[in-house]
Amino acid sequence: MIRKVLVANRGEIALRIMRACREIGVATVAVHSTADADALHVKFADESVCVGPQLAAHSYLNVSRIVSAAEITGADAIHPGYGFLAENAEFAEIVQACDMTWIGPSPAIIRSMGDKNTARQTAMAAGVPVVPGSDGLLATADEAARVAAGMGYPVMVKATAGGGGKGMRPAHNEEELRMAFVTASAEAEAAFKNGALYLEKLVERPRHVEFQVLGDQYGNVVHLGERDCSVQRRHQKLIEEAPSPAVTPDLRARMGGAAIKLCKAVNYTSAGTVEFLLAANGDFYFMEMNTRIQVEHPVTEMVTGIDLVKQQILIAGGAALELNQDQLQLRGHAIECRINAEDPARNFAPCPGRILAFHPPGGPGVRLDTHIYTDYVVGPHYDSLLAKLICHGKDRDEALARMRRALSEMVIEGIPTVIPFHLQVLDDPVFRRGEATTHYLEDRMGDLREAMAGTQA
Ligand code: MV4
Repeated sequence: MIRKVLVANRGEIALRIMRACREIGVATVAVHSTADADALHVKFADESVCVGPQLAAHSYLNVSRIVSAAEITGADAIHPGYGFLAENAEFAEIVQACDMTWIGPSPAIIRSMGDKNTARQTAMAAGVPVVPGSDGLLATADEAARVAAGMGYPVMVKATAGGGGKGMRPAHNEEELRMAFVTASAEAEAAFKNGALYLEKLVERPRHVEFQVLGDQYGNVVHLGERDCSVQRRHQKLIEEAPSPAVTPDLRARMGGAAIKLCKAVNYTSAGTVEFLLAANGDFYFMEMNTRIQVEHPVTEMVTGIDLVKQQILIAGGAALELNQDQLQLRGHAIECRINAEDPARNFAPCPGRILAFHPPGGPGVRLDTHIYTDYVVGPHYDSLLAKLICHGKDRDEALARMRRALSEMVIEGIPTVIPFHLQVLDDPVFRRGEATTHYLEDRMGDLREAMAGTQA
C-alpha cells in the first residue's frame, strides 16, 4: 500500500489528487515553482518542496528536481496528473528505477500509445475499428499522394508523434496533400523532434467521443461510459458531457467493448481514455488513447459515482478493481464547463491578473474543482484554466438548467473569463438539441460572439 504520494503537478488537478490521497489516509507532497509559492496545492499538502523558478522547464518539467524532492521527502509514489510529465515515459521509467510507484500505466504503454501510428496499428491488430488509411508511416510526399489517390480525397495527414490536433492537416486534393505533407512534418519535427507522418481518410464533421477505462494489475478492465468533448476551440476542449447525446445503449456497448478490447490487448493498467471519432451515420473509429487522468474526468465521476483518482492510487498499490462491468451503472447526466482566464470578446486572449473577488456556485448537483481564491494572482506562465464547473442532473435538461444557474451565480472579479461564452452556448438551440459536432464552434462562433456583445452592451 502506498504511504506518501508526491503530486508532480499544480493547480486544480494537484488539489484533486491530494483530496483523493487524504480520503484514503495517504500523505501528500507538493512540488511548486517560485511563482506558485502561495498556491493552494502547496497549502493543502502535508509537505512541499520548491523545485525551481516559474519557467515550467526549470520546475514542473524538471525530472531530476522532482525525483529529488520525492527522495528527500520519502515519498514512495508519484502521481503526474495531466499535462507536464503525465505521459513522459522516460520520467515514468526513472520513477520506477528509483523504487517508487508510478501512478499510471507502464512506461511501455505510455510510449506505444504516445506514438499515434503504433497506437493505430495496435488497435487494428486488436480488432478495433480505425479510420481507413495508410499501412504505416509515409516515406515521401509521392508515397502519400499514391496512398491518397488509392483511398480517395479528402484525407487527414497526421504526425505519429502528434496528438491533440498537433501535426495534423486535412487535404482535399493532391496539391493540398503535398503542402500538408511538408507543413505537418515540419510542425511535428519542431514540436516533437519526430516528423514522421501517416494518412487517414478524413471523417467529415465527427463528434469527439471518448471512453473512460480502468484496468488493474490482474488483467481486469472496465469502461465507465463515454464523454462527448465535441465543443472545442483549436483542439482545446471547453465543454464536456456524459453521457453523449449521440450515443445509444447499443452504440455504448459496441464502443465500450472496442475500448476494452484495446486495453486487454496491451494489458492496460490505471485510468485511461480511448478516444473515438463518431461519424453522423453512427460509424465509430479509434482515434488515440490517452494514458493519463484527463481534465474532464469529473463528468464520468458524477454519472458513475466512482472516484477515478482514488482508483488510480489503489490500483497502483496493487488493489484489484472493486467492480465489474455489470455492476457499473450510469445515472443521470453531467456537464463540465472549463472556466478559463480568457476574454471571449477578444478572441479568447489569455488574461492574467489578480482575482479581486471570488464566489463559488453551490446547491444540489454542483461541483467546482478549482485552485483559485480571492486575491489569488493568475500568472501568465501556466495554462489559463481557473476552475472546472461540473453540474449533474437527473437528465440532460436538468443538467443544462443547473449549469446555467450555477454559471450565473459564479463570481470572478478582476479578470475576464469565458463564463459569458458558456452562458451563450447553453442558450444555443444547436447545442441544446445535442447536435454539436467538432465543427460546432467554427460554425457558431459568429452568432455566439454577437449574442455575447448584445448581453454585455
Ligand atoms: C481526425 C478527424 C477527422 N478525420 N481524423 C483531432 C485531434 C486528434 N484527437 C485527432 N483529431 C481528429 N482526427 C480523421 N481521419 C477529426 C479530428 C478532430 C478534430 C479535427 C479538427 C478540428 C477539431 C477536432 C476535434 C476533435 C477531433
